[in-house]
Amino acid sequence: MEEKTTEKKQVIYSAIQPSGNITLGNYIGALRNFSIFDEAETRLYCVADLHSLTVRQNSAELRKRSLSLAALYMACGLDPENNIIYCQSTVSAHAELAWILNCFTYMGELSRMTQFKDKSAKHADNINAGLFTYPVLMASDILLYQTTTVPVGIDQKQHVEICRDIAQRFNSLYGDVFTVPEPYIRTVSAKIQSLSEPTKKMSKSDPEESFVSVFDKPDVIRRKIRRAVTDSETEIRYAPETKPGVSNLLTIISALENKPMDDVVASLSGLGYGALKEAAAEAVIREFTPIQARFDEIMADKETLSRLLKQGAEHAEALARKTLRKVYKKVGLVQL
Ligand code: AQP
Repeated sequence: MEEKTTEKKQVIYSAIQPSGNITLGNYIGALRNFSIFDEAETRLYCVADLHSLTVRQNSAELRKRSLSLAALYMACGLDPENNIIYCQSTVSAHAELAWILNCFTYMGELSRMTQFKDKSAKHADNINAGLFTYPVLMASDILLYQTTTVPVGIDQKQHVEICRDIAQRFNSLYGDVFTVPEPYIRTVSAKIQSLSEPTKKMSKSDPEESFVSVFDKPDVIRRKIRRAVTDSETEIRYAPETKPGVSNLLTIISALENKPMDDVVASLSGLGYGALKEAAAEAVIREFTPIQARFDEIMADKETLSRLLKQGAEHAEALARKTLRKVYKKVGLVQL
């Protein structure tokens, strides 16, 4: 699974919600893996703005963040001429297929989703139906394009599994309509934890000090990592259960420097937590500085960015319609 893939006819689909500033977790768990698939036949990278409505958003901010997430995809190395980069809401087939698949998904299986349980607890005053059916919209995103491979962080594995179940259920009733996708999860860096509560995952909608954003400048990165919660010992050792904070910083270094964990631990042997934090901060700064420079260039030309997103949406729409037409026909909807 860790190898660069050269297989043909692969269709890659991945998406990130513009629900906050993209974090180091989103970057390590998903974004930086996107370019591994440069040789796959079709690659779609979506800004999941419809998904982000499951939590209350400020409208102007959401629009701004959606555009900047698309620009960030490009800044991280995705060439918009060879990858389909678009916003989910600009391709109406996503919402259309979601309705159909809602009718092929059981309440029981949706209520087992851990993200639904976590987000319901976090947003107890707004447990809306969209939050509950989120995995169905995600399944629609993936299945519309006959996706073979979905690069995600481990937290999204359960959603890819329910997507596979829905596809198999539909196929068993109507024949081979959907490709059943596989998740692509890099085990080394599958989950980055919160800096302030290292037993929880880092999330972009959590308080500022709990995450490093891709857009943070070096002084902010250093400050946030310096304040990261560790433990009362002094030894640098990888032990996620007993030393979650230290292990999280080691994971960040290992992932960003592409070094085995043992080598990272050996390189810090005999040093204190101050040195560990400095090494983690420097690894993050080295990674994000060139991305930020490319991002600023892309954002400076909004007209080109809009044109590229429109082109992406048209391309995605054409592919999505093929699947949707087939689905409508299979379930018995009138085709004029
Ligand atoms: N902490 C993480 N470590 C590794 N991967 C992560 N991902 C998210 N957090 C981590 C991966 O990033 C991709 C985009 O996720 P998303 O925006 O669609 O939803 P999410 O998983 O709910 O991400 P957040 O940051 O936690 O967003 P909010 O706060 O809005 O809920 C996915 O591939 C995910 O696995």
